[in-house]
Amino acid sequence: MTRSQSFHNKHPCRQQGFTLIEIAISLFILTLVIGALLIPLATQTDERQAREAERLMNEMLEALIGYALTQTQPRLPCPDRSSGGAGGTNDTANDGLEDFNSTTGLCQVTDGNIPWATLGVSAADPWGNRFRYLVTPAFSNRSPATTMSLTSTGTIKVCAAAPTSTTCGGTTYVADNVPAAILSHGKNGFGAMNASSNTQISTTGASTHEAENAGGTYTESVVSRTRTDATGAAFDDIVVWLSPNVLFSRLVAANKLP
Ligand SMILES: [Ca+2]
Ligand SMILES: [Ca+2]
Repeated sequence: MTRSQSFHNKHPCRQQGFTLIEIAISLFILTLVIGALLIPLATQTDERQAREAERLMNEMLEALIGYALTQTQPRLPCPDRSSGGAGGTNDTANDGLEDFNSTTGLCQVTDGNIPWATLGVSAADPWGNRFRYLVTPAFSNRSPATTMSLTSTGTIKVCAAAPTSTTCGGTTYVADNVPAAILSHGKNGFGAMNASSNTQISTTGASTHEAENAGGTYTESVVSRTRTDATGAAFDDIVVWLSPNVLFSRLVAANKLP
């Protein structure tokens, strides 16, 4: 008898492969390993997309300043309206171009899409939705309306919690007198304009804070706070805003103001 024959005789089942029990145990272990890998990967993707959104939004703040610097009478661009409008030049929804009334010099809306085509910035956030843009008329008016000066005051408030009146109230101010704010409705997208369908995503199920950012009760207030997955209070919006002092500083340095 050869050594090999001896081996096979002692272990007659070895050549027939794995038993069902062995396969079941292997699959169970594999499931645990893949599960452990996938959860952090999903979290990593969320983090990466949020950071990318922040990067794009900070670029937009810079583009807003650049836009103001290039105007004869410095001003911020108007939002691109996300609904309604007469159509045609300066009044077409969701075309990325700012919408204004050339007779009055006023913006058609003060809360709409970032005018991505006017500014040459990103048209959509990493989740395929439009960036929202709020602007104070005193900063976006063009002639013959009164244009921006060093005494212009922003009317947008950034609050750490939902405002209960037209002010943030208490100790919840993050920033006051803000000329312009940009926000992404985040991964859950509650209240966002979808960039491919140009329809607004429902706010059903949005937390109080997210609902405020999706139009809400106080149209000139936005909520900026830490992200949370808390049931009923989930918040994944990303908010940036233009400091009036940074804007004024840059315009004065370039001799555009006073
Ligand atoms: Ca437009
Ligand atoms: Ca959100």
